[in-house]
Amino acid sequence: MVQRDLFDPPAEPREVLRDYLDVPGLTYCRQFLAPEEQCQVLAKVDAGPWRNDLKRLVQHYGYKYDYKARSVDLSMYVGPLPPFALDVAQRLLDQELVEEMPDQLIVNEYEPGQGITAHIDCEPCFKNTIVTVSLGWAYEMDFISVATGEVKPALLEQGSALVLQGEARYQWMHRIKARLSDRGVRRERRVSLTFRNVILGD
Ligand SMILES: O=C(O)CCC(=O)C(=O)O
Repeated sequence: MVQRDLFDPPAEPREVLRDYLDVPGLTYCRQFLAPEEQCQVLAKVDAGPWRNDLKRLVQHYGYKYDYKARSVDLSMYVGPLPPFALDVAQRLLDQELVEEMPDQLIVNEYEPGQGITAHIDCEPCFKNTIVTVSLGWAYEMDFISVATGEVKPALLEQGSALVLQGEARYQWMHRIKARLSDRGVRRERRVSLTFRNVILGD
């Protein structure tokens, strides 16, 4: 299911908001994927192999990521990104939201009540740019300053892309609270595509 008509349409398609929420390095792009494109990508994702080794379902492409060891290396290579992911990644590149083609993707599925704990993506594992594309439903993501504990909530609309670089990547944690609704709206299923570039040692 794809959430529609819940929020006002943006003034312009593909509006790109830099230093979003006054967090340097945080970029929010609305309507990165149209509803029909989201449905097509979701169908491809759902035909893929879901892993159930976390509380939520995930799929790993490019390189597997070891959550416990917080590590990734050449032995974890599982092949090139699948065509649906390359299409989305190519659009990120075309729209200059990333500087190089991502080589790793983690797909996360959130059912109502599920979230992700506050974290900073593994610094030695992944390069500066991390992008999450939201499919299906709008969920709130909190950004938490490591220095001050300040919390800034961002509603990630369905079809949006959120880019974390620099301060947003390294000095703010992000989390999605495990709850049933956001801003008074009951959650439905959300699927996110998080693209990264792996740092491989010598
Ligand atoms: O679901 C998201 O948008 C974020 C996922 C995330 O933070 C992660 O996989 O580390």
